[in-house]
This record gives sequence, C-alpha cells and structure tokens, in this order.
Amino acid sequence: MKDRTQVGIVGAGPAGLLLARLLKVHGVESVIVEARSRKYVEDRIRAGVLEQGTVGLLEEAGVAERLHREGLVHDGVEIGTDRRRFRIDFRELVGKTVTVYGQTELTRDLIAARLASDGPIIWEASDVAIGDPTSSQPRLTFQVAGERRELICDFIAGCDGFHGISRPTLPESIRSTYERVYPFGWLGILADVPPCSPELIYASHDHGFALASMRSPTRSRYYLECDLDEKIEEWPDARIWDELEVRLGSPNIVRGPSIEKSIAPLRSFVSTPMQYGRLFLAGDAAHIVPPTGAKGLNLAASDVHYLCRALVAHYKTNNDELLGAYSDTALARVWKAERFSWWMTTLLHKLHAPESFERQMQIAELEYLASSRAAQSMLAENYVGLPF
Ligand code: FAS
Ligand code: PHB
Repeated sequence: MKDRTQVGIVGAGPAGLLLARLLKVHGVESVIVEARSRKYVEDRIRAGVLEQGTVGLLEEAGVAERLHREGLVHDGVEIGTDRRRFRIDFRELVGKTVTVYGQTELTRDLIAARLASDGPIIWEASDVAIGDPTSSQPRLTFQVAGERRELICDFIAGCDGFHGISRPTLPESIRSTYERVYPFGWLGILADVPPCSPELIYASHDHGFALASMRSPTRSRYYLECDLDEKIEEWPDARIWDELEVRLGSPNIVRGPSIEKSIAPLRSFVSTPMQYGRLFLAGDAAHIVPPTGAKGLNLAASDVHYLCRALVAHYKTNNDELLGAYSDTALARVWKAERFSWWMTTLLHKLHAPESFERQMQIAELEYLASSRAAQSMLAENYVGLPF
C-alpha cells in the first residue's frame, strides 16, 4: 500500500511528536511511524526538567495547558558538597527559570494532541527503512500488522533515538562520531513520597553523586551514581534510601516503596552531520548527553525548533537556505550543551581517588562555584538553556 505525505517522521518520542505538532501549527502535514506501542511510549520514565525555551516551544505547539497547571516553576537549584550546600539563583543571576514536568507527561500531552486533530501515529511498525534519502521523493518502508507499507515523502525526520535506524542511514563515509562513555551509571528511583527539598539538589560526595528531583509535590525522583557492573537487584529500596541520606546530607528524606527503579549508563555522544539529502536527524538520533545537566530532552526540542523553522520556510516561501544550514545550526547549540553536560558530570561525580590532585581540583572548583557570582552565572545561563 503506497501512501504519501509531506514529512515522514521516524519515532514518536519527544522529538518526533513535537516536530509533528509544530509542523501542523504551520500547516505542514506529517505521518509518524513508531516501532513501539502507545502504552510502551507513554509509560517510559525519563527526563524531568524543561528549559524556558522548551516551555515556549510547547506554548507555540498549543500543548502547554496542563504543563502550566501542573508543572513546577523553579528559580534555582542547590549544590551540595562535603563542606557545604549552596544555592544557584537562576532568576536573580540570569532572569530565567526552569519547569519541572516529567517527560512522561509531556509525551502524553503531545500524543493526545496528535490523535485529537493532527493525523496518524503508526504504532508497532517493524522493519522500518529509509529509501532514496538523497532523491526528491525519499521513502519510508515498514511492516505493520503483517502488511508492507510504503510512504512517499518530501522530507524525512529521523527522530528515532540512539538505537534507531536513521543515523545509520547516513553513509559511514560522511559520518563522524564523537563519544565519551563514563565509568559509572545512574540508579534512578521513583516513589510517591514528598520531595526532601522544594528545589533540586545536586550533591557531590565521597561515596559518589546523588540528585534529589521530583515530579510533583507528592512524587519524588532520586538518582545515585553507581558502578556500571551493579545490578538493580543489589539495591533494595532501604539501601537506596540509606545512601541518599548520606550523600544528600538530608535527614528529612521521606521513604516509601519504589514505583520504578533502574540503572542507566552515561555517555556523551555526537554524530555529524545531522542531515543527508532530504533526511534530517533530531534529538537522541544524533546526540546523547549525560543527564547531569538536564539537557537531553531540551536538545531534542531545540533541534525540532530549527528543523520545523527550516521546513516551514521551504513550504511557505520556497526558501531552502535554512534547510541547507540545519546541521550546522543545530550542532552549534548541541556542542555547547554537550560541554555543559560533560562539565557538570566531571565536576560532581566520583572520578578520582580521594587523595589525587584531580580530586583536589574538583573540590577547588566546587569551592570557586560556591563563592563566585561569575561562576554561578555560567552555570545558571547554561542550565536554564542558551538562546535558540
Ligand atoms: P527517544 O529515544 O525518546 O524517542 C525515540 C523514539 O523512536 C522511541 O519512541 C522509539 O521507540 C522510536 N524508535 C526507535 N527505533 C525506531 C525505528 N526503527 N522505527 C520507528 N521508531 C523507532 N534526559 C534528560 O534531560 N534528563 C533525564 O533525566 C534523562 N533521563 C534519561 C533516562 C534514560 C533511561 C534514557 C534512555 C534517557 C534519558 N534522558 C534524559 C534523555 C531522554 O530524555 C532523551 O533526551 C529524549 O527522550 C530524547 O527524545 P527523542 O530524541 O525523541 O528520542
Ligand atoms: C529528573 O528529574 O529526572 C532529572 C532532573 C535533573 C537532571 C536529571 C534528571 O539533571
């Protein structure tokens, strides 16, 4: 069965869903092809912090109503070290804020908007492949419910994440990859208990890094740095709560049964270029950041902003300059977020022996951050999100 659309989108994660919605707002049609089921996509637990620019995009997309009702606007974060805890005041330093709103909720809002009025999401597609990406009519082929389908497109957006098929569609001969795999993972726990603090706490401790985050006034999200070879079965809830109390130095952590807990590896990764013919990559399909800087989801949003703007220029003014510059434009912001995420990760995690020179440098940098307005302004302007 042959279908046709203006923009074929591979992947119904935040990048694919937000791109589809923003294109629709500007009168451009799309079809989303997703490998997993709707339930699988809607139940995934991932990011939690939205930059101010991402909130603006969601307002432009017309899906920010529940976000403004239920999201938690935060003016700052706290940094904890062995010696002290201090606050980085975003609003005072750079006049911006972040909003705590789970990626799970954002995904549900975008899916609801898509299905209400915008067009199809083809769920549980298999053998998805991209054909003729350098032609004027690139094709998406896939199997769904045992039937082979072909979708003729003007353009294809590869929004299928780190393990998708879009990035490998670019010939290896033109692809460059840059990667840093970190020697530790993050153990995440979700529990229906009130947060231990009104704002997020990033803690650097001799035992390792810890992060206190949240999803609502009654649901908390915590993370612990752990060794890569550790198994989640080795971490009963009680051990997690004990270790969080030590590393956060927070006696008022409310304990409760975990709803979800898992261990994820950390990596920094960039693949260039982010376009090939009429195939454009956005989000985790092109780059990965360690979650320490809360950038992954937000970078997907900024890629989508640039790609949507370029596609709309093609259709509305027949101008392809922005499409030609997409990869360079998106990567300019990606690399700055990669640097910030790498810097936050290397600053706060247990990377060095306690008596090493490098550990003393970490301690000195944390002390400098605690005492310098200039250093705190750098962290603030990156954390709330650099301009698009
Ligand atoms: P996604 O991976 O979210 O979505 C890609 C979609 O494409 C998926 O639905 C997938 O099923 C689909 N797909 C894959 N292959 C396909 C194929 N061949 N055909 C069709 N569809 C296909 N970021 C933060 O900012 N903070 C965090 O705390 C944080 N925690 C994370 C924890 C984990 C375990 C992971 C994996 C990521 C985390 N991230 C975090 C990063 C994460 O939020 C991503 O940046 C964000 O999901 C990126 O969105 P997408 O680019 O849409 O990719
Ligand atoms: C989260 O709430 O999941 C979260 C918040 C900030 C981060 C990473 C994850 O840096």
